[in-house]
Amino acid sequence: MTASRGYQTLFHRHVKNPILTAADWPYPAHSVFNPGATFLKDGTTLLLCRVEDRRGLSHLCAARSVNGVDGWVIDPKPTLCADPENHPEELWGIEDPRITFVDELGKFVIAYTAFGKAGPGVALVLTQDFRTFERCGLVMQPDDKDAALLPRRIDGSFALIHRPMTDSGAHVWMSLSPDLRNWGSHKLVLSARKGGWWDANKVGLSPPLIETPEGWLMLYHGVRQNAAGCLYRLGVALLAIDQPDHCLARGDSWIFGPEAPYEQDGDVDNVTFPGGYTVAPDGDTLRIYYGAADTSVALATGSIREILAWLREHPSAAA
Ligand code: BMA
Repeated sequence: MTASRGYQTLFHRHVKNPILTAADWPYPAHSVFNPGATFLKDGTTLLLCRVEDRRGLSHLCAARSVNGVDGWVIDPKPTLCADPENHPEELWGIEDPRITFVDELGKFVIAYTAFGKAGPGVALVLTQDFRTFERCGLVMQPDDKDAALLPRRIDGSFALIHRPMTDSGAHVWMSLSPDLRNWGSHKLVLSARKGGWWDANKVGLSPPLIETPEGWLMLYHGVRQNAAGCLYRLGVALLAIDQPDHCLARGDSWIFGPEAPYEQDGDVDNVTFPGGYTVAPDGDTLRIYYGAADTSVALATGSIREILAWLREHPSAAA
């Protein structure tokens, strides 16, 4: 166990952070952040990055690396662009992809934020190779974001974790679908806490759920507003394997937050926003890829076993 300021450190920043910035891009880009991540069949790490241009609008671009740290080969052109003619809900761009490989389909399903006149909503797109794409269109109307599909059906249905904004706040929900297009059976999974809590103002799924022997590990971002703005930090909860809307445990404090200069200072200061992870062949070593200050892409490494152990030792007090 390593400690920082007396707290257990569950995620260790890579010394090469930030691992990708706009300066690495083969075409003009303002900022590169909030990537989805996955291993490809040959073990290559693929990051699908959100790239913001100098109009302020975002598209997605793939970067591939053999070791998941450096030597990134970045697509020479945007990989997936907004298609406002056919999808007006994407008028102002597409953002924050989360990637799930679904065995049943033999395809990756990418959940992303479609940003249009009505606000941000959740859209899905399918791909086998990150070169050609099959859009499902908008599946959750605005205002909704921070979505990822589960890798397999739950009780016969596809399951999507997402974060609608309602009058009662910004909480994490799960919805079910027989076909990825029609969604229902909406259930509340995890609420934003109130008052002084680090996750008092908003919560949202960060990377897709991580399957473990104890349940689905959910890394979620919690937002705390203060006089200076918002702080985006990462917390952890455990959801029941057969009933993921049932939260078995929730950590009390955040486990990762903006501390490095590239996380504290950027377009939006004080943001750590993971959208993707990979798990090493040992089944334990977890790499999270995250947006730092809405400006660059960074990497931190943790251990699933250690996170689960920490969760057992730090159950949440009353919210
Ligand atoms: C959230 C998301 C992210 C962004 C974060 C901080 O609402 O939309 O895209 O990184 O705000 O600005």
